[in-house]
Amino acid sequence: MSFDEMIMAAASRNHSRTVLALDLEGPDPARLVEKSQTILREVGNLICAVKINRQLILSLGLPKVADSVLKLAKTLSLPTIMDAKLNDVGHTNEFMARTYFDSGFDAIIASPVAGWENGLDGVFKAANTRGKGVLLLTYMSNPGAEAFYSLIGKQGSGEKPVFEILTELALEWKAQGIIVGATKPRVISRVRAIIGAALPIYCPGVGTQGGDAKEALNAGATYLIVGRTIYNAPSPNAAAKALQVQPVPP
Ligand code: BMP
Repeated sequence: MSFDEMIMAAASRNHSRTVLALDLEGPDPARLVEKSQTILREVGNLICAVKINRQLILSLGLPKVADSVLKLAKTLSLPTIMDAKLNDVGHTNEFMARTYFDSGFDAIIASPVAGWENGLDGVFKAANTRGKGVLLLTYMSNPGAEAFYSLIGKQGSGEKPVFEILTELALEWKAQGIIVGATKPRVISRVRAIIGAALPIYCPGVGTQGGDAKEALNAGATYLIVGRTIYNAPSPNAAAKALQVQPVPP
C-alpha cells in the first residue's frame, strides 16, 4: 500500500483526520519509549497517522525509534511520517530520505525552498521507487512565518506570494501533500483554491499554537497535525476523541 492509501484507510477506519505529532521529551530513554508507546496505544484508534520529529530521533536514535514507535504504529496499521524538513543539497537530502524510508517511515517532510535540481530531485526519486510519500512545507504555523511565506515573488512576468509559488511546485513535483499552518485559515483556503482536490493539505498548529481545528477543516484542511493538545492533555484519549471527524477526502 502507498502512503496515500495507508493514511486514507486509517482515516476512514478511525473516523479521524488527526495526525499525532509525537514530540515527547525526557532524559530517560526507557521512560521516553514507554511514554510514547502508552500514548500511541491510548489514541491509536482515534488518529490516522503518526508524525515523528527531532525530539524522539535525537533522544533515542533512529534504530530505537524504528524498533519501538514505528513498530507499534505498524501493528496499529498507522502510517508514519518523518518530520525532517529536508532543506539541504541533493546528496545530503537523499541520504536522509533513504535512511528514514529504509528504517520504516512511510513519508517524509521536505522544504520546497531547496528547489528541484540537486535539491529535492533525489528525495522524490527515493520516495517514488519505494512507494513512500513526500509532503512539502508551504506555509509555517508560527507568527514569524509571514515574513517569508507571504513575500511577493517574481515568476516570469507576474508576481505572487511565495507560498503560492511553493504550492504550484508541489503540484508540479507530484508531492503527496502540502503543509500549511492551521493558524492561517485564509492561506489554507487560497491553497485549496489553487490545488482543488489534487492534494491533501496537512495543518499543524491546532490548539496549543492557537489554530482552530474546525476553522482549518472548513477552510480546506484534509488532515490536522496535533501534538501537545493531545499528549499533554489530562486524557489524551478524550483530547483525540474531541478532534474526531468523519473523513472527507481529499
Ligand atoms: P503542536 O501541536 O504540539 O504545536 O505540534 C505541532 C507539530 O507540527 C510539531 O511537531 C511541529 O514541529 C510541527 N510543525 C508546526 O508546528 N508548524 C509548522 O509550520 C510545521 C510543522 O511541521
